[in-house]
Amino acid sequence: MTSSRIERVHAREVFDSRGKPTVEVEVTCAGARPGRAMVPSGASTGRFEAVELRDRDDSRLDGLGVRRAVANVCTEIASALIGLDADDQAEIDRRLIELDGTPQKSRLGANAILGTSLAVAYASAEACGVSPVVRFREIWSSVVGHVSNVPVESGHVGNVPHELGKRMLLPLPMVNMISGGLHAGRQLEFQDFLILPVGATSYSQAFEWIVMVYRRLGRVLTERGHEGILIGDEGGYGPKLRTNEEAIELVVAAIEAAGLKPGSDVAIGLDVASTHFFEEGRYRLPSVSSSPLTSEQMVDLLDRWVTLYPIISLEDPLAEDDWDGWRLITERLGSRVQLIGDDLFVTNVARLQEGIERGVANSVLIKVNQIGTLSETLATLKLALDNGYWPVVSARSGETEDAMIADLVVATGAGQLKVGSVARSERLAKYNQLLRLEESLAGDASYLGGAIFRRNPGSRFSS
Ligand code: 2PG
Ligand code: MG
Repeated sequence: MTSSRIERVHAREVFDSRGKPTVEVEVTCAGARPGRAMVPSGASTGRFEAVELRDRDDSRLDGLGVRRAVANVCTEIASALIGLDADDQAEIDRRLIELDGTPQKSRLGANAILGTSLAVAYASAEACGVSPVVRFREIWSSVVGHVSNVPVESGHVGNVPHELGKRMLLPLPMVNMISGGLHAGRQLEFQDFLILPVGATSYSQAFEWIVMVYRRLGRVLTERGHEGILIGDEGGYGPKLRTNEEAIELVVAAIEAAGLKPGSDVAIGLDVASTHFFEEGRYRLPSVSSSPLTSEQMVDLLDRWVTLYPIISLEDPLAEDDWDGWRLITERLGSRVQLIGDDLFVTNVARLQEGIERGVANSVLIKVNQIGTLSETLATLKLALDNGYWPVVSARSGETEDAMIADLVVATGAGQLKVGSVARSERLAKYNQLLRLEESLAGDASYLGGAIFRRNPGSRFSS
């Protein structure tokens, strides 16, 4: 007979999309098949993220092994969890946090803790005989109280941001076309040049548009003598370009070459990832200016580009410590574009709360391994929605074939997903899972797409 009582907790070292070791955890409930989760890993990490435990044993895999984290799962964590109820995600996560006992999960390792937390959710799904998306839906309902099962029609929504989190939604994908920064050998200063197919009316149409823009971009790059085939960590092209603006112009050209309208069909997003070129209070952008920029000059620059190009979303435009710069950009651009805090908020309730109080940003990136448990991730997501911030569920640059975030973003109705590009199967694992969910959930999940940005009349968001 199956029950949700945890009988076995096991882990092993496996490898991620950059060939770096990572943790895989299996949790098994009585009489059921194991639930399994793999842990992703960032390259452009924020200083306030939960801590990945690595072996630091230089004699093996450059010290990157995760055998200590694996051992922590198989010993301490297993002893603490065996016998508990896998259906009680909040209690499991509370125990994990308590067992670790450090603010950034550095003792047992956020990788050990997150792998376990997610594997418990999968184990509970197995024990209950439901799919992961249904199980995530139940967990999300217990976090936010009652959630509706009635899908919405995108033509009949009032204040769209208020619809987020209430129903299952296929997400608007935000997809990397060109990579720079730490994901592509610093060929460009900015990290991601992304597209958002805001005019598409279904997830599958959105995805087809993205694929066509990606294919056309490869062609445009090659025609102009750039590397139209070499790709970065997330599958975006990694050409050597002179400036960030050139990358934006190439993406606009590719949107047009795909027969789509820049702005109304497909808008542009940038992950500036500015923390990684912020030094001594200034932004080092040699392709823009020989002397490093002040926060105000950085905001001026981005303001100009938002005016010149069909940009609808800016992630980490200012650094993780530059609260004053963030405040300024929010005042200047907060009603015109989505301003996402990634390194700034690190999926952490306390940091997001501080941002809300200081009136900075209007959106938060949601990455499970920045915080380390499913329950804490959902708490940050809820705080964002309660305060009118757009959540964007995101993968990491180091990923695996684990497609968990596809189920998570649909179940929570968060509205947007950022996974990287449409090449490399660790990315496609998520996009393809969304195609399956679109089909299997048919009448139960809606697609709002770009309509989620309709908030401020008269602004770019109202179009
Ligand atoms: C980011 C992510 C994903 P990383 O900065 O948003 O693109 O990168 O996982 O390296 O932090
Ligand atoms: Mg980022």
